[in-house]
Amino acid sequence: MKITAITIFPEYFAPMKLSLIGKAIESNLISFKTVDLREFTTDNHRTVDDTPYGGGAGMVMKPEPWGEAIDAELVGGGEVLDLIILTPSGARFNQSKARELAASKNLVFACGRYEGIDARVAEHYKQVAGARVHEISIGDYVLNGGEVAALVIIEAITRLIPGVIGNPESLLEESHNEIGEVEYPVYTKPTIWRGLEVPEVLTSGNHGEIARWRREEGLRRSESLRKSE
Ligand code: JCE
Repeated sequence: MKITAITIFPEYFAPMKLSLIGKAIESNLISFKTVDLREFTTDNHRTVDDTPYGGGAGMVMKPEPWGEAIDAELVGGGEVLDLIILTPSGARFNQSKARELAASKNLVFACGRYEGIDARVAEHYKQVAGARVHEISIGDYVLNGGEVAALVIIEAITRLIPGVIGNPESLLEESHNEIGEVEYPVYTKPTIWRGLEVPEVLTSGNHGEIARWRREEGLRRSESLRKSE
């Protein structure tokens, strides 16, 4: 899987060197690069924004640099390009979207800033053969730009690629649980910590009882979480 992030702040992606994703890049399971949007401007000031038509506060990202930067990723790729445009008004990201995108060979993240990217960029690439456009939000809050949202999505996607996480058994367990069902609480040694004990069933050695307890505890938690939404 090839991953590209187009941004005016490539430094936001420094954490991609770390931990499991960093190792997956080193072992060529995935590739990652940033593209500096300003390299695709043509004026001396390297302008990426302008005032919004219709008025209002803030600035909007100009379409031309985005078009040039994304086109450069379309050529030579060969594979269909999944273009992910981060926006607070996109479809909510979830585990099923992560699974869909984990099957892609070529992911490009368009990370906007200011009040977002001129809407014609999404409109244009929806009509381009060889591109699939995904307008995605990671939740109902407003960030300063798309970079942090892209990092969240990249982490959720890459851990589904075989070989990226150390223990594929935990992936299997997650897929059994899947949506809504929050996982059971976990414990390790010592058995008593600050007066708090590990639930006795977990030290019983009865694997049937343990599985039942975990199932029930997971359900109980997801129900009480849903009530607090
Ligand atoms: C972004 C901004 C719109 C005002 C590019 C925010 C995604 N789940 C999400 N929350 N926020 C975002 C996000 C993604 C990309 C951009 N902004 C800031 N957007 C209105 C401010 C700019």
